[in-house]
Amino acid sequence: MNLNRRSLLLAAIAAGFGSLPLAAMAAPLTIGFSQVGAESEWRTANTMSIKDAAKKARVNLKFADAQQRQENQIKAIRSFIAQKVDVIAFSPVVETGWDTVLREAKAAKIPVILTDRTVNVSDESLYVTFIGSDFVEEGRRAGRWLLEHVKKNSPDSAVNIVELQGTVGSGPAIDRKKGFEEVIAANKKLKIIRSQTAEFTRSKGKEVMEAFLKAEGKKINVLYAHNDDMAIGAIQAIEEAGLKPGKDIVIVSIDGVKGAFEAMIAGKLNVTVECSPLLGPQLMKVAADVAAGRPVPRRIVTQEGVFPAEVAAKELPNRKY
Ligand code: GZL
Repeated sequence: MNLNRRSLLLAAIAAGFGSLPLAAMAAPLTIGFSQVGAESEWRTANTMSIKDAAKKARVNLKFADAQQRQENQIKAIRSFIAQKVDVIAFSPVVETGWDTVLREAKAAKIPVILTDRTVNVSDESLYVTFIGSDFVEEGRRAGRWLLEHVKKNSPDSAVNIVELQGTVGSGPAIDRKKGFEEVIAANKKLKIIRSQTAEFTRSKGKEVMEAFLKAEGKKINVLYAHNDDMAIGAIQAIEEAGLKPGKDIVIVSIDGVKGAFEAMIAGKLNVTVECSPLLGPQLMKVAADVAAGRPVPRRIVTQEGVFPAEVAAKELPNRKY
């Protein structure tokens, strides 16, 4: 039910149907959520967090999986508008190409909340708030860990880095690259010799790492992966090439999923920078505030840490995703 019908309902109650208990009249909040896809362990945990939180909050959740395709997200948002949901929320697969459909949501007076990733739009009023990580800072944290590691272990050698990028045009891929490059520029011996997208998936991570190994072989000292799933796929390629992941090739990754902790305990991954997918509870609270017309912050940043291999065994039992 969208805000117009809800305000009419409340007006009807005020005008004469006040005898019915308000609670019985107030329909549950309906949220239309368009999810990127199911490409990684992180995404699976994010979807679970949103569905569980909706159930706990008694929200009527209309959930659409876009299989990582923007046109499917646009279709889903149009369908939510047609269904007159109270709030639209989504994790935009890429940053651009949203102005038209978000203008349609604005014309229908349906507020839009961004979770996980953000958009580049000409009119900032096209969404109410963005709940998600600071991806530039995640890239910086990965870079800082590597600077420290190199200072301790190979202060005077050249360091050749290969980079597995996330989805082309997505906020995390653009910003994790930016933050990492900004920090490693402090040491001129660190050089990114190959960089290519592996779309945040394990299978593509393995495939692209195979190509890197074929082209550069033992010249590769470090792999920087924009997410753990690509790093885990690359670990398989490194082992099949007869090299030791985590030793012959140092691996720096982002997300902090359980698979990364297991790889660190096995000595195959050196560090993962946390990126929390557990955005469900925050989304439900903010959506209720927005639907009730209460003010919400323009930007809600999730708090996260960095987990090197040394702490993996102790930390694994605490991991929630
Ligand atoms: C980050 C999220 C990214 C994860 C990947 O918030 O958008 O998408 O890092 C996921 O694992 O596929």
